[in-house]
Amino acid sequence: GIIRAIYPGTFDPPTNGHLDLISRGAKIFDELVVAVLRNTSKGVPLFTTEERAEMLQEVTAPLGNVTVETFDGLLVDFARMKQASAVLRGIRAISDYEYEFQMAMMNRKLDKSLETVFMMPAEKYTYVSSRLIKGVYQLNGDIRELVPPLVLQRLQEKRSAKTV
Ligand code: COD
Repeated sequence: GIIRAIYPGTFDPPTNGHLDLISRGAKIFDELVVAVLRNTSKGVPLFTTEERAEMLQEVTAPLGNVTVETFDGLLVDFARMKQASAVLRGIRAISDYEYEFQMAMMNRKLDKSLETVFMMPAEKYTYVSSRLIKGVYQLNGDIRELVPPLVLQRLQEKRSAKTV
């Protein structure tokens, strides 16, 4: 049958690391649903859920088997609703492992039929995170090679909206 996977995250904002993982996932799964979390526990996001989903939609448009949705509540419930059999997550470094392991095990506890699949990004993106991108950008650092051009543009718009 068809294997549909969910790639869940906060994506505040989407980075080239996320995109790298999405392209890899799109190659091994029949369908990949990028799922943007609505109510994040990570504090107030820079971009609204709709802004994050719209950016992801635009940058994944060339990939025919990738769709973008938003979700609330438990990931396992969303995955069941989508009839997905796998969750895709990225591992950048050993430091990601502990948190990812706990989440994968908790999700398995909640739904034993859902498998978590880990993939590693290209080496050049292993240090890229949304949090660092926001920090470096706020201090006028050059992040052109680390985010898609559209995300750079949206970051610029946020900054000029703030200073007006
Ligand atoms: N290279 C490769 N992968 C990367 C990179 C990079 N440079 N940067 C990030 N990633 C990966 C991350 O490891 C992650 O797998 C994914 O991309 C998304 O990253 P983030 O940071 O946007 O997403 P998170 O970690 O904030 O997502 C957390 C969830 C939304 C998945 C989680 O909070 C959740 O499932 N919430 C719903 C409620 C729930 O079910 N809770 C119980 C979970 S046990």
